[in-house]
Amino acid sequence: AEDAALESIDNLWKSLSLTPYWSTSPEFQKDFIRHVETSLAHSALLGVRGVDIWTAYFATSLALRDRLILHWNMTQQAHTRVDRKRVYYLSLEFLLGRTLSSTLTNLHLQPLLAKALADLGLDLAQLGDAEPDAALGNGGLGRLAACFLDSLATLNYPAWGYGVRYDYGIFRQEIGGEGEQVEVAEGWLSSGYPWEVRREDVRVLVRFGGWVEDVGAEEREREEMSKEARRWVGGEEVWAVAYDVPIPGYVPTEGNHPNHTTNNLRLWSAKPAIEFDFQRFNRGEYEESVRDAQRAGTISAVLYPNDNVYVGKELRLKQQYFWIRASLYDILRRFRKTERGWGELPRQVAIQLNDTHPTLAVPELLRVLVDEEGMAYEEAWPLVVGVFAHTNHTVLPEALERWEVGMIQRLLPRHMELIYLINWHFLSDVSKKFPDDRELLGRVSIIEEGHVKMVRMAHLAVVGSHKVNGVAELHSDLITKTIFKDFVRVFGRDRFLNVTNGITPRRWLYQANPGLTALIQSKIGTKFLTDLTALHELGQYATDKEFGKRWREVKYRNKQRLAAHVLEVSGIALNCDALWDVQVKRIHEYKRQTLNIYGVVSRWLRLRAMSPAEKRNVVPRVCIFGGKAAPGYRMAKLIIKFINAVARVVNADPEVEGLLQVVFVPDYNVSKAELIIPANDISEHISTAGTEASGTSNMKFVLNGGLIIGTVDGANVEIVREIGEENIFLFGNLAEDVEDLRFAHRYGKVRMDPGLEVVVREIEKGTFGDGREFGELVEAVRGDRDHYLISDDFGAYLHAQDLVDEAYRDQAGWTQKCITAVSKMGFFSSDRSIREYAEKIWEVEPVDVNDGVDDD
Ligand code: IMP
Ligand code: B1N
Repeated sequence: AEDAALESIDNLWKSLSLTPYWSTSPEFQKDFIRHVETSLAHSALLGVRGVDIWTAYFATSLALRDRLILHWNMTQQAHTRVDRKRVYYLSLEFLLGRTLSSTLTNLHLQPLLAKALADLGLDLAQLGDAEPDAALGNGGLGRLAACFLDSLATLNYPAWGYGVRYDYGIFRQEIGGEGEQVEVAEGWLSSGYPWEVRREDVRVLVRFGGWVEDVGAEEREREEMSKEARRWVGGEEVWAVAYDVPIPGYVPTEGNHPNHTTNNLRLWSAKPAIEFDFQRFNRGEYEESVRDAQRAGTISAVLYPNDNVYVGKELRLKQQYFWIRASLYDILRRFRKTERGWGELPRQVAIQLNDTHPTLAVPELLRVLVDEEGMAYEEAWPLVVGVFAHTNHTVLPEALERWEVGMIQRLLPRHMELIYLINWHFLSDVSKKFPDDRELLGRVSIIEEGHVKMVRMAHLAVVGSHKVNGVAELHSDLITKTIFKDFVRVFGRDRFLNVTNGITPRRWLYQANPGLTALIQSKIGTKFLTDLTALHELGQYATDKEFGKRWREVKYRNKQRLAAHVLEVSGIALNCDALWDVQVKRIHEYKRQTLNIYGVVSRWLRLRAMSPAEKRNVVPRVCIFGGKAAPGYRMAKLIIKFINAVARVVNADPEVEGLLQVVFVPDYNVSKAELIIPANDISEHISTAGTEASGTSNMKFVLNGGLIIGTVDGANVEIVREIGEENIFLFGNLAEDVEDLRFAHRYGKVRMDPGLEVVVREIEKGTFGDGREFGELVEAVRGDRDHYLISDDFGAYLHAQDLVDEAYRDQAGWTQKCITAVSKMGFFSSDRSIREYAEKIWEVEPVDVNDGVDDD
């Protein structure tokens, strides 16, 4: 009788629960109005006049979130039910951008909502623009993590992302009166974030500091602890509280469809373990009583704004451990629920370490297994290595993480002991294998000896992982020959592999470029959104005149869209009939924005020297720059100032009017990228060969119908292989020559390129403002200071730019190149990357979330 009663209550519950989708406009409108009226407390009686854009955006998002959560609940239940291996992507950065538009894209709800809102007097596009970017990352590495989440869900992998819920993501960039970067804090959470769910019930205590104690013999026996077990106590504790962001996969059909994967991104926020000290509060020491509480919160307060440089700050180490402790605790809790033995851990759990930032996970898992689960080192270590895999994203020496031993000792005393233990076992194995090579031990050691001892995190990551991958073929090859060369000898070639980066076509084509998407769809349908290789069918239209005309019309409208934005923020009216040349990415010396801007100066000087007749023959250019500089990176900030200085002079020069424009678009971020990339004719990916691990915007630019001027670096190498040499403008020295060139510089054996000489003189003359200030920039291209080989590549760069102009003159020919290139970009979908990770590294399989659900 009791069972029957329970069953009828269950049925009541079920009948009251929401249905996952709206199929008609009024269904959505009701939800929307309900949120306006209740969640946001705006009376519906006031009608649309009572609703500002932001409220409308928020209510729409909440209505969508309700539905996402239903799918998410069902997905989690399905994953628990089938109980298969899960994959966890640990990344300190997730550059999500906006979520309203991507949710509508992935659920195919755009048409329904646009209409439903229009009927209520609201413009969906306008609502979408009210959303601030979730910019919890710096650049490529963070955006890659976001594209991977999209692909993991779309391909139905049981996957989780784990990150930090920074109160402040990357700063907002403004350009000051002197053309300089001004950093402004961006409180993306300050008005509330409708896409997250705070999980009061999911919290983990995280310890810092304290000391390590021996476990007494008696207790060791009683608790069945191994001889290595020790106990970490004391110090201070903070809570990690989970905030979950649902990640829906792309659903390829419109209207009502079966349940589909909605995965979870879990972000941790730091909260005080003791709200405040009542003793002090009672004594009237109010400020002191809340100080500790506030200090806890600083751990997750702000993202470090450095891209590709390491800064050894203690707070950053605290962030890393905070996030690692909470994530591993959560992952292991989920594993424990299955009641499997620890021996099965690597068969059920795959953890990807995105760069070295999460490497503390290696000693942390070992600590849990040895100190808490009573395992012996020999038993625990193979499980650790079986669980972890590591991705390397850079070979730049200044980006490699090395923490001071003393700092780790102070903050994480037990982990430091375990790192030494890991190193001891590792080095014993190495010396057994290579007994005669004493120097090898020093080179591969996890500890770097010296007057300040350091922990080499990349070494720890490689030793603690069963697979290590680079992010493009050239880069993966390079790491086995440089930073990991000795490890290839030690562990064998099989530990190392390549997985070339990719991008999600849902955001970077469908969402960013509706015009081009519609045009492609009109010929080949929509299959390319889930199988990007289907774009090859477009190849047959490369020479189709009518198609080419429509292709150019789409490009023109995309330029107009961006021109409107530039006019608004910079007051410059761009020439939409010109060739648009774009370099947007983090400002870094190795990315060589200087090569580009010196090229612009050279072009300007040549234009000024031309006769009117010669000028009539010139292909007009618009040069677009954008990107943030790390606040502490002086050279990068100077580059921004210089680009703006050149822009001011060139744009005001009547001699080149209509022929050359230069603009720096402030505050480059993901949503700006969605606006800028579709407008490109050509984009610049011109890093010194061997320095850019992959690049991912190069893929985005080509997919959006532009060509590349680039060096033989990163994924450019694979792009040319796919799309053909005739459809790309490659130039410059090769990675294998860089070392020799630098050597030659050092011994004064190179003269500055004569073309560059002219540019340098112009800068020193003060044409663009303070010649002394910018003199520091040109110093960096002189002799052995020219570490990035600007001078060596300058001539080849200008020549390649001439070829670009030449090719653009033939509009039909240019369009043909672009269409052909797009048709061959299938390889660069992040779906392909994720499948490779799943098959070669994680050994996980997709889960059909409808499996085992009866259709009653
Ligand atoms: P790449 O370095 O040119 O390959 O660009 C990497 C990707 O990171 C871009 O395509 C954008 O999606 C994203 N991104 C967002 N903001 C920034 C930024 O400030 N600098 C660089 N990349 C950014
Ligand atoms: O990762 C991207 C690649 O496409 C880029 O070529 C690469 O430069 C980028 C420390 C980094 N490498 N290393 C970083 C970021 C933040 C930080 O604190 C290093 N970012 C990259 C995706 O593979």
